[in-house]
Amino acid sequence: MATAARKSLTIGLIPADGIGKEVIPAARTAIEALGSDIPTPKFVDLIAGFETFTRTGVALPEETVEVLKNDCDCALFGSVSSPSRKVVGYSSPIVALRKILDLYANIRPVVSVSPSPDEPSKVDMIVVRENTECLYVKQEQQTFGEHGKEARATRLITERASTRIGKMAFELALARPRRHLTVIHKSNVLSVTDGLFRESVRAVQTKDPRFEAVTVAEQLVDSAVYRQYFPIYDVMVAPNLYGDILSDAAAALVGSLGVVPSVNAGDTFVMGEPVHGSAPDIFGQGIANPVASIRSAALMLRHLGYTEAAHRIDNAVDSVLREGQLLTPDLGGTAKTQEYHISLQKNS
Ligand code: GGG
Repeated sequence: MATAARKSLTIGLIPADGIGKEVIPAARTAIEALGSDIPTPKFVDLIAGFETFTRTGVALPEETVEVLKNDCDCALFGSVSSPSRKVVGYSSPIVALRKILDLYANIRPVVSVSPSPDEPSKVDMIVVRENTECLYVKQEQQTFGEHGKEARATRLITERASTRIGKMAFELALARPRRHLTVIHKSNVLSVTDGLFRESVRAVQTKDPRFEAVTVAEQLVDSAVYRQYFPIYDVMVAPNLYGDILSDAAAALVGSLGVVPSVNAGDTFVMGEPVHGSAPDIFGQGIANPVASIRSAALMLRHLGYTEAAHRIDNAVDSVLREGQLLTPDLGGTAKTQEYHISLQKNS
């Protein structure tokens, strides 16, 4: 997505549930602190989530979708608290938004902060998660069989979705120094669905001569989780569920789920989103780590072509983490989310 010559940048803010409401304002402050590095940002507050559902009966109001589609250049989403039981009439708004806006790639960089800016990061990889299908098509049924209750879910893998996520992953790998891509699957068991994913991603390389420069490997998802502990991966591409699990597991390598950002990207729209959930256990205490959201804002801006602005945000966050003065409890400190606002405003 190239930088358009925009005078202003309209950003939809959907904090949704739990700590999303605490960390998205910090991302907004980080964007505001950029000054003239980006077109004047205009923020539009939008609602969605389980709390919205309990209040209004709708988890993703039509107005939120329409404003995103018609008025916004990009968006930031916080976190959602979907219940673990079936609630009649409720469906996850983030899963729906990714589909409605066709944000088919969830790009999740997992990068550690090195002790000094001259040293390379020990962990530096990107999990590219297919974002629209797999088990997240949410076609589940419960029936009664000979031995009692039976539950089934449809797992949809298509050539189209696997090809376009494959292309996105190849582009990302091509732009990195190592130019290495690992296709994650479990096609020794799921030879039809994961087999199609694997074949479709691999076929992308044969259709574009630029991608010959990328070294392609494969890894079964279970061993991939283990092997993430060794610095072998560069870009990993995975079906939806594996990508979700792999990136949460990888967060352990960089200290906390609270520092891992993502963007949900399509061909015409991008939405930043921290990888973490709504963390009801700490919601309301003001101690949520805003780093993942702040870095998600940077990723979103980078995706739109505002590379310098994205650098500025990332460098500021790197310095803060290096200094170790402003660490929230997930990173072993006592800092409050609010202290990030003050620091971002002071350093702008
Ligand atoms: N920001 C990521 C997030 O909200 N994670 C929680 C999650 O995945 N929830 C699933 C859902 O409620 O749809």
